[in-house]
Amino acid sequence: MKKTGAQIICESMIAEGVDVMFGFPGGVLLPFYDTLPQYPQIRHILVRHEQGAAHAADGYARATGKVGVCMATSGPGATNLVTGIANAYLDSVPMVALTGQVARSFIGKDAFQEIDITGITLPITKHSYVAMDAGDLAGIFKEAFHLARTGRPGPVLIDLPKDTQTDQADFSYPEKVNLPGYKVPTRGHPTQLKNAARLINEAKKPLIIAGRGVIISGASEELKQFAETCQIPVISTLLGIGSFPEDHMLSYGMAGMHGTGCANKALDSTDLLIAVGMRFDDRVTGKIAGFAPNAKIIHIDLDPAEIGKNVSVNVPIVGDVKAVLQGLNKLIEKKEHVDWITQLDEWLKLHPLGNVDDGAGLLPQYIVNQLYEATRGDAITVTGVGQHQMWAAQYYLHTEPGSFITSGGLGTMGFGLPAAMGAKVGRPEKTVWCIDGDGSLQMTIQELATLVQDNIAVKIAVLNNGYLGMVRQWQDLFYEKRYIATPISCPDFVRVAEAYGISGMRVTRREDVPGAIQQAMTHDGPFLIDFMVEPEENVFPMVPPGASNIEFIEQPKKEVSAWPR
Ligand SMILES: Cc1ncc(C[n+]2csc(CCOP(=O)(O)OP(=O)(O)O)c2C)c(N)n1
Ligand SMILES: [Mg+2]
Repeated sequence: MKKTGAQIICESMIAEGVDVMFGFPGGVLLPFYDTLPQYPQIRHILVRHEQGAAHAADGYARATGKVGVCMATSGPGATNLVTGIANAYLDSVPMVALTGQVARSFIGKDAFQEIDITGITLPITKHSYVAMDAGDLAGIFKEAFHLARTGRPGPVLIDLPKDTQTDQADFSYPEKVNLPGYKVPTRGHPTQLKNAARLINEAKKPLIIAGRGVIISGASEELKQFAETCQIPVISTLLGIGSFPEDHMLSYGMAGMHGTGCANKALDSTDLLIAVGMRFDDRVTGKIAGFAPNAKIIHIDLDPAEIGKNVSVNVPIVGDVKAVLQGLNKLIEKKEHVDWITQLDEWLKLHPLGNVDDGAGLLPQYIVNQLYEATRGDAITVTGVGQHQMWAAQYYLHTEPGSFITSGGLGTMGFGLPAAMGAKVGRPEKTVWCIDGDGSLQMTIQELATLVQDNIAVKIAVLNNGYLGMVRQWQDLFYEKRYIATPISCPDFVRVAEAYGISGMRVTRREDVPGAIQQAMTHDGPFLIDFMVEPEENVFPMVPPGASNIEFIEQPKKEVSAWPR
């Protein structure tokens, strides 16, 4: 039976299990939007800026493990998606981005709102398509979703000329994809597994560093079994947070630039580093020459391009993390590593994170700690980018995969609110806290309107320090406190929230923090708390840029002034 291109788009999405999409319309998408009501299975959430749609699809995908879908019109709509697509690309998030395009006969004529979006996004998509024939749409959608979610996940873009949406074509949804050149490695080479197992069984001071690949692959149980069997301490990357329960006896926190002193000392001392689903980002390695200097390295990753890219390794294992760990779990021996673990426990005591409560000012660390106390970790936390992001990583113990959603590779300010929105839509039963900065929130604050129109009950904790805090911190430490372009004013966030129809409150005193958090959580609907935190608090430990991880600086002892600034 013949269907219009727009109908085929909707049918294809339904065949792929899409029940929600985040979008913003425009002229060339009118045929699609006009058709959408025929398919009530697809919930369309109207964002206020296309960047919000991409981040929401991203947050949705990270919270659910499903493919997130966003849509934007041609030209400015499509270019507004770019940051969100790049963000998903760098963090390996499965996403299908749909863009409207001018009618086929106008392509290449600099038509109104024509932009070469597949050209612009070429380096930040896993693949992209321009659907030049309605008859191709079903096959394109089948492939696009397959590419987005399989292998190393990532964003796939489909550009949809206006008249492809109105043309008619026969529709039947393909059962299989035919991509002979696209091979996803699975189990890992048996010889490499054996080599790895031998090193693991011989190691005296083994250490696991877990990355987002563990979460993507759904390998948390296998990782736990692996770590427990051999009694191997586990540290994580920023994006690996949640892959291994942070309240587990073998968990020693995040490594790298703002990692724990213990994790970074362990990296320095280990004789065997088992890197699982991570890519040796420079924020994790510090100076490469000083990275895990005493260790042999086993690197498990699905993407062969990651092997040896930043760090040379002794045993590369290209394969799906879950399958590889299942294989390794059959080859490893039970171990104790008592001395090594005792050593790590000592480092943990010697290098605690800074105090969360100095009894005087309103410390951002205290707020994050109180959010943890209030939720006992049973929530999804989503962040912007900056100091607040690092405090959220450090002071909240994440115990479930997908419970910490943050922009790692791209470090995108403005990610927090729309991503939290997507996470809450995907996991409505969960409490979702957006821990945001005053700068980051101002980049995508328009999405407060989306929360209201679509009744999305995100709770927002603004750690309001009056600064682009993380950049100010670098000016403080490395540019003799010349605070140029980092003091930032903001509107009265509580009144802004109210203007959008969202309840909120301001907190200036530490004793009001627990009550405010309770009020936000019991409130039916979205809620914003504007925490006026110590303006010049810094994130520690910190590995100075260019230094080795072992050269971390710890929190100096300091006098803290009380609010108001
Ligand atoms: C889109 C974007 N622009 C600029 C930066 C550079 N940058 C990194 S952190 C930061 C400051 C963030 O300020 P805020 O959101 O208030 O968080 P805080 O560090 O104060 O907690 C800036 C400007 C960025 N990461 N993303
Ligand atoms: Mg700030």
